[in-house]
Amino acid sequence: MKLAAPLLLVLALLSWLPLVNCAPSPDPDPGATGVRHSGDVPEAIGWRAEVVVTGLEHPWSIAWLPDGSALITERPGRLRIVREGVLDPTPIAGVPDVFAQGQGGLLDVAPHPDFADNRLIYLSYATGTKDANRTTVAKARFDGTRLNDLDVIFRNAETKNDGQHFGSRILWLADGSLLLSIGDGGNPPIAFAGENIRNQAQRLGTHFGKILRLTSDGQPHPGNPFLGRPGARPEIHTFGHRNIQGMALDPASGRVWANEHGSRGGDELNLIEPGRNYGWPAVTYSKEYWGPRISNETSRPGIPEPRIVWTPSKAPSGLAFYTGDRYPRWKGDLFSGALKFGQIRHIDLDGEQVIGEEKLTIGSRVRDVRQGPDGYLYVLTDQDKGVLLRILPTDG
Ligand SMILES: [Ca+2]
Repeated sequence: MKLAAPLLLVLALLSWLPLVNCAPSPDPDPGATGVRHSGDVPEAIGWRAEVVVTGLEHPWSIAWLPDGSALITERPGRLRIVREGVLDPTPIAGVPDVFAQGQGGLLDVAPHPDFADNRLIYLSYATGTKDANRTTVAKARFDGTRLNDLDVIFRNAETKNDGQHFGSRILWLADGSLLLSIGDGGNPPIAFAGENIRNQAQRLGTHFGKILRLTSDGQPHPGNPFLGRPGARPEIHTFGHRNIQGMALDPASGRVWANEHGSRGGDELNLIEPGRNYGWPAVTYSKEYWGPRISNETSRPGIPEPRIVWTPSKAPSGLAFYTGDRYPRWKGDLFSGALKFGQIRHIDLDGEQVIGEEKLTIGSRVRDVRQGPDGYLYVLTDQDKGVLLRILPTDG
């Protein structure tokens, strides 16, 4: 055939197009130096996933109690418990009512660090209505069957409409205080105070688009950076965030890591330092869902550079800092869930430097990834019939 050679050439060129489209950082970025842009990455080897529990409805978070049992939130508003690998068919009683629409519902669960003594469980969740809802945190005593003495310790001072961007990750720090992520309130045209609500991430007068640092009673931590500043919310730890869905502590160094969603591209991994502005939406690599850049600025002096920028967005969810011995090569590294591409990203760290990244393909939306008390990584998938997986090392 005369046309065979040109046709093959065209096919060969076409076969390169997906690779070109997947190339990281499609736009020139004169402002940033040394920012790690991540597209697709190689597959990790030496692991397999094992199903532990099935039949969870949109599970959002998992946390273990000192006796080895695991609490799992389901976004529609149920708290479940897994004992010795078996899911109790009866949900835990006494869970507060939640606003379960869109991204809202029952979200994080975080036992108090002294749970063995005080039996306190902390929950984050969305409350309110479609027209007026907010991120809320409550603590309650868990007697093994139900929650008692439920006490709301924090609610976003402002309400927003629609079901987007609640943030809601809780992270306990070594001093017994906790960090809480709050989303920016949502995408345009969702508005607040006469402008896009997402601009609130740059406004210290609201909780939107922040990490807060609270005492175990929900009060501003006495060391907070904006305490006493007129017009600033005293709970603020950092600002300029879009929607942080994962936070993790490196217990040896005290470093706090967070991953947050961009809009279209520009998802970020950040090293969190108190008082800092992380830029959103004034400084970002992200684009509007319909195409144009959100800001012309991708970096600015004084704004920490993301440690990773994920374009295309992987929609980062739960985040774990691995301290166990089950997979020696992964010790001291981060694991970031992804709602897109059905993956977990293994982020190879050397101290605070990201030195590599690979993927663990799970095949379903990953909502949370955590280290269990047995040193294995556990994974929740975000589905109608979600599952709890355990990651096992394999030979070779
Ligand atoms: Ca940023």
